Amino acid sequence: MGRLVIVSNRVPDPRERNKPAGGLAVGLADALRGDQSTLWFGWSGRQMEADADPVPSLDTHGTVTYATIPLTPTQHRGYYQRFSNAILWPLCHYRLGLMDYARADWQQYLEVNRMFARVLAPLLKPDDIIWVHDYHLFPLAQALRELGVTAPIGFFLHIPFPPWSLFRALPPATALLDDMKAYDLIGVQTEEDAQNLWECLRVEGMTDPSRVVACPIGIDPVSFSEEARDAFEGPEVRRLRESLHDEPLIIGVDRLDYSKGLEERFHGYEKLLIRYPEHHRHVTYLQVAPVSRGEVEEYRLLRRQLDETIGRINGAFAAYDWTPIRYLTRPIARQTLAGFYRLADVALVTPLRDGMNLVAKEYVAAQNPDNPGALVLSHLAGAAPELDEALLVNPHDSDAIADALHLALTMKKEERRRRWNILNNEIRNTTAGSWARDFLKALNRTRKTGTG
Ligand code: ADQ
Repeated sequence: MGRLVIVSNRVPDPRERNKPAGGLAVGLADALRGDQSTLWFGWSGRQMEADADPVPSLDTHGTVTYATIPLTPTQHRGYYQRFSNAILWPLCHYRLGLMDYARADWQQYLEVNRMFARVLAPLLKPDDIIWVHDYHLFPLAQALRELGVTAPIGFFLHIPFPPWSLFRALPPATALLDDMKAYDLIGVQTEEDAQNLWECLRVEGMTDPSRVVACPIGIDPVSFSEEARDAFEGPEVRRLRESLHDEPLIIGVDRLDYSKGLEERFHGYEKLLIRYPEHHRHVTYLQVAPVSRGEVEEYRLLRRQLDETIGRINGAFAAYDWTPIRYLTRPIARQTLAGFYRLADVALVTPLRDGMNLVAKEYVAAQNPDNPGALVLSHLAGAAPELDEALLVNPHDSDAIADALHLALTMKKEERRRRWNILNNEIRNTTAGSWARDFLKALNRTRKTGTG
């Protein structure tokens, strides 16, 4: 078996590897628990001025060697903050109005991808299989091919991919798609994303539709469920439970990102309090939303807006012995989070768009089979086609969120169990491990023929 080379924008720090707050790191960490020798290459998270290509730092833990490089402040801004997170991210989440394009950022993005290729190429060995992750690195395969790399190269996109009618609004859309043809296989989360991407690549002349596959990412449900059981007995869950006085808990867990629909979700909860006053002084909604991409203007604005909305709702509805919304903006240890999921009667997961959404799957895995909670899920999350026994809602419809919350809070145990059993089977069918195995098997089969 040859070596697996993973490339992602960010490689998590060794000391933080057991608690990453981001879907890609969580999915890959779960998928990498096998015995295959692996090189994981990417940005260290550090910035450093330099006038030549960086030398990678190598750090081996078990079967995985982490090779990381710093970025210069100029690269970090143009490639990461601007082109990846202020242009591609909104576009791929169908938020054209938030896309803030400048040609200089595109050039910096291409240049960093070429630099990644130049630094990675000498680390490669003849039998390697290369698996590149996410929108930061769309052009990487083409850059590697230009340096003579002939290894199989696969790509997985963790976020949604919009239809051609939207994607073509990106000024370098065709150049980007043209570069993507250098991948042997491209995986996306859902059938809808696969159709959208295939439509775009076909416009660019790709002829073989089997090179784009829907391959939904999962979690490690067995270990997550064990973590939840253990954490349930721990001091953090006990303190949270005691603070609730046997009253119901709704939980939301998201990176603080406009794609997660937090503002709309708070409006839905507010509607619950307006239209179903029987929940006053009983229900508590705990929203955990660690700050993410705080350097990007749109994220700073969002944070201010949410502070205001939560302050307003709490001000309007709180009683001297009851706070309707508890709001945390720092990450929580994964194990504690698992215990909180198990304690919560309802999970509220309502992104406006999401590649998959692992929180929904984690919530299902964490439940007590005898008395599981209910999942309220956006039908626009990539997880919705698999998790269609959740209470599916349109995240833009605050009344629909309120109705679903009321239904979830009043649902009989038998019905919760029926739905949970189906959801639990789903998340046990497609796991992080099976996702990685299935993708890599397909990549091994699909060597680029040079025709399609
Ligand atoms: P994300 O947008 O980061 O991922 P998600 O899939 O929900 O979204 O994953 C978040 C992960 O971070 C979860 O494992 C969650 O437990 C963890 N996390 C979130 N908040 C946390 C907190 N406060 N403390 C600790 N951990 C926290 C991207 C795409 C998704 C896609 C994933 C994986 O945007 O659509 O599902 O990649 O492909």
